[in-house]
Parts: sequence; C-alpha cells; structure tokens
Amino acid sequence: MTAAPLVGIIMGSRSDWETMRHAAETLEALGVPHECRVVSAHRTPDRLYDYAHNAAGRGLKVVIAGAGGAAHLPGMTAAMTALPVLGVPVESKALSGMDSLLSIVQMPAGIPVGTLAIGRAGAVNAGLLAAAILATTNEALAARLAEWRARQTAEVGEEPA
Ligand code: RP5
Repeated sequence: MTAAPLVGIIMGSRSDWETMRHAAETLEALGVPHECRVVSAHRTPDRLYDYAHNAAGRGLKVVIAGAGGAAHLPGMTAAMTALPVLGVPVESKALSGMDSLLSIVQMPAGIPVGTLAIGRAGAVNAGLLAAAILATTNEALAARLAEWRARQTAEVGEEPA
C-alpha cells in the first residue's frame, strides 16, 4: 500500500505474523492503507512508547495489536494513545491462547481495548472492525465493506456437502 497508513497493525513478535497477517490481508482486500510492525511490550518497550505516542500524530486512526502469552501490548498501547485499540489474542503453545485472551480482555475501567477472538478469527475480525470504524466517515469504504459482506453471504451454500 502506498497511501499513508490509517491502521497500524502491531504484534509482539515475528512469530505472531502467521496470525496477524490475516488482519493485514483483510484490510488489503478492503483497500484500507495500513502498516505492520513488530513492537514488543517486554522486549522493545521504548519502541512501544514511541509507536503509541506518535500513532495519532502520524495519521493512524485505529491500532490493531496482537500478542500472545503475557499479552500486554494492546493494553499498554491503549494506555498511551487515545486511538481505538483492537486486541487480538494470539494462540500460545502452553495455554492455547487463554493466557493471551485474559491478558488482553481484562482491562481496568478507563482504558479500553476492544478484544477479539483468539487467533485467525480475531485477526480477520479486527481488520473488519477497523474498516467499519473508518467506514463511518468514508462512504467509499462503507460500500466496499458492504460488498465484502454481501459476497460472503453469497458464498454460503445451503447444502452441507
Ligand atoms: C509475545 O510472546 C508475543 O506476542 C508472542 O506471541 C509470544 C512469543 O514470542 P516469541 O518467543 O515467539 O518471540 O510477546
């Protein structure tokens, strides 16, 4: 995408890409300019600080943050930006993503993170939700989103096999 990114997709590790690429692919399909970065709350805290503090000023409108295990990235990002932050719990090996889910969803009142499902479904839906947020002020995108959903509906056959 060459246009200035409107959505920032960040993840705690390169190992999260297999999940988070589904958010990127969803935004790509809807023509939403986005960027993808590895930003770890634990291993690169200064990078997280800079990213979150500069996100709005750089023109981003929504941040999608995916992380696994002790998944502090979405919450810490939300603590440092007023932009909407959507959290994607990445499926961990040890606890199948329950650790990620609970780390992301149980935010204290006052700092919201919109938490999606564990894994691919959450990443796809984070992309769709980010697009829906942007579509409230972008009619062309709203039309593309409506087409995307109509196509999905049309692809659901009545016969199970
Ligand atoms: C988290 O730790 C990342 O979001 C990732 O899901 C998990 C494991 O990271 P790696 O050890 O694979 O780099 O910070």
